[in-house]
Amino acid sequence: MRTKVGIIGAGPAGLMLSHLLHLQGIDSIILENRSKEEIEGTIRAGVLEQGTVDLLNSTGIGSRMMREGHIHHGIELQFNGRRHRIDMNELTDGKRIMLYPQHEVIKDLLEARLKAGGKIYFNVKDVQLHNVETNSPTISFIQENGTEVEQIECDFIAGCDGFHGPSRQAIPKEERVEKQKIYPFGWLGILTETPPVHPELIYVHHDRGFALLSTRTPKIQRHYLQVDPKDDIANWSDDRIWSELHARVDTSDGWKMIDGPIIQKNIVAMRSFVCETMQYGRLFLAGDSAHIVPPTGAKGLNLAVADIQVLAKGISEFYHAGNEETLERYSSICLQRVWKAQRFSWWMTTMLHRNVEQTPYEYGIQIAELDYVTSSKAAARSLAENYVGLPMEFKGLEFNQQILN
Ligand code: FAS
Ligand code: PHB
Repeated sequence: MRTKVGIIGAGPAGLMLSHLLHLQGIDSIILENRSKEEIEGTIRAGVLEQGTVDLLNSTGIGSRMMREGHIHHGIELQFNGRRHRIDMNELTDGKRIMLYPQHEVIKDLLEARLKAGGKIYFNVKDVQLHNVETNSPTISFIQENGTEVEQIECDFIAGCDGFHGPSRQAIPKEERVEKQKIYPFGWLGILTETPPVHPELIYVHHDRGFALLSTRTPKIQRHYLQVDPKDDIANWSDDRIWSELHARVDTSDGWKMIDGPIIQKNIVAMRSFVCETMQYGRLFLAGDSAHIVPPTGAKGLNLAVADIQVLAKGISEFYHAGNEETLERYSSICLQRVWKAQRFSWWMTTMLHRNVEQTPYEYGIQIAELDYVTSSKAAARSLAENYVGLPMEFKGLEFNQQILN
């Protein structure tokens, strides 16, 4: 098989890349080792930056998001049992965030790709990358229910296969520097059939550990508890989860959160990770295959989309103008934004989580940090501009597509 861009992974990065390339008339093939149903059912991100919302709308796949998503103008920071609102809309001259689940973005992207005749192979096995240092790299794989190894010849390979995928491993060890921080805590995430607890997200600092009250729909809420990442979810009965949430989030003025049926629960570990470099020959990494942020800053999905805007423009300039300048600078352009998002995500995580190794002095600093960011306009503006998404320093491709969905 032959294509221009071979894409490994049908997550937000891979699907968005295939969509933007399609709008530029550039052919691609996506290889995904899970089923369509599985990737459409993966509960992950919930917060979209203004820039991600604008890209979904300008490329014609944003109308369901605009119909079913929820625009939030601020967030709440809670500590010492009291809440403090950060008015992001006011502090960033009108920028907001959109609460729209990642798996719904995936559904919208998949629908657009398949409607446009996009080539996506689901449930493939044994994906391997070859000759990435040459101008004609290939990807080998075995089709669903197949036994025969098939080859895709392409000009570029986009490694959009997440942290555990094969793409990053295809960059020789001596050519990449991996920098990471593993946190001594994780998140227990739940989906509940309950009404919204508050019109905006509530980030809670508490002696017993962090908590986050988020939302999905008027009937389904998403909440998180800081837990030991090595703990087994079987140790967390629904009653224990609710009593721990009440202990951490109920406020001193008598506000109590609404509890009810829990329909999904899991524990995820937390790390910060950056791979320097994000390109090697004709292989380009994007999203979680190159960098991971703890979800406290709600940056993961949005960073993947930012990478893709740079890669799509670079590939478009290669085919339409024979200009390789953006592709040559791909890694340095992306890493500039990646490190700023790393800093913000690490800062939010460190400010809001209880760390067992923390000294009483460090705990004092944490409270002072929370007190400062909720009482200084300058500090609140810094949080707000990072949360809604820093301006893209890189000018991506222009789109003004008609509504597709
Ligand atoms: P993904 O991991 O999403 O996609 C990679 C794809 O590659 C997958 O479909 C996988 O099946 C496929 N793949 C893997 N190996 C393969 C192989 N060998 N062959 C073929 N295919 C292969 N981010 C936010 O911005 N906001 C949030 O609120 C937020 N909350 C989060 C909450 C949780 C609990 C978690 C875990 C993450 C959260 N994130 C959040 C981060 C998350 O959204 C990721 O950053 C995002 O999924 C990254 O997208 P991709 O890079 O496309 O990787
Ligand atoms: C979510 O809604 O899943 C969510 C929101 C904000 C975060 C992380 C996750 O920081």
